[in-house]
Amino acid sequence: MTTFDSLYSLPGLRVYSRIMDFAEIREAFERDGYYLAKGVFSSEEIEGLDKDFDRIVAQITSSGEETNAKWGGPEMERMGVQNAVVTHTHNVQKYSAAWARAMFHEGFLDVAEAILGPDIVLHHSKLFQKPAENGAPFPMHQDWDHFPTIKDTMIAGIIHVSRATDAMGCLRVYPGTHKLGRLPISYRSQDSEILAKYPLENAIPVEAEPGDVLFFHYYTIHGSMPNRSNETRKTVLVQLHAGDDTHEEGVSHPYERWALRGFNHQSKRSSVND
Ligand SMILES: O=C(O)CCC(=O)C(=O)O
Repeated sequence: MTTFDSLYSLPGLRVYSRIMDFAEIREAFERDGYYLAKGVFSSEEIEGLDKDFDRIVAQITSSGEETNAKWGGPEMERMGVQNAVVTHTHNVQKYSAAWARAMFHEGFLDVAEAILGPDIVLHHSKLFQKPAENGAPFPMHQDWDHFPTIKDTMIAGIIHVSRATDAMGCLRVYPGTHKLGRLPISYRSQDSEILAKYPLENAIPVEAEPGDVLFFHYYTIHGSMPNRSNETRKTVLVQLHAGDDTHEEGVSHPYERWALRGFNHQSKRSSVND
């Protein structure tokens, strides 16, 4: 695990002691398919991001649009959580300048660079608020089929705004399952081989504190339990890929293509107009 000691910070500038060992992070990620980076965002940074997180939630819930992104299907029925809630929007950087800056956070990108190399592209971000007592779970799944890329470099980094304990429905993973590659997408019916072989109950809970970032590959089998605690779980998941990768033809998922570090080698005059 990496820790970041903030040596000093000036407005707009934070200098980290580089306790971080790129090789150690890459090795752990390649072995396990996930990596929990501790204390990437400072408590002052999280305080500001938390305020804007709440503003985003207030704005989307008062818009009259559907904001509950809970899944349906037999697995949700089995857990008895058909009426659970997870508030969601894509692309927090389009609401808040503080969140837009968070995408370029040095410590965050340092860990991403250890995994992806020097060129890092933002695919999209997504906010999840799992309310206390009735927060929706996510059945076990891989992410690749939502936005398959040519080189399969896609990873997620979950920025923890609140803490996330297992009782609050933190992420659960099966370490090493990124090595399985692309499994059939039958999990969408939620009655699949993945669910039978990799039950949510037996997955490893990855508990985290505010400011921690949990990185995982889009092949890593993951999910999360309901939030039955009395605390709200708040996260922003940032989907990133390497600068020489791009998603496959015909994928319709929101795609920001922002060059967060280095260069986007795949951008074209036409594609940046998406
Ligand atoms: O945040 C969570 O609990 C799970 C999210 C997830 O599985 C996903 O977005 O693919």
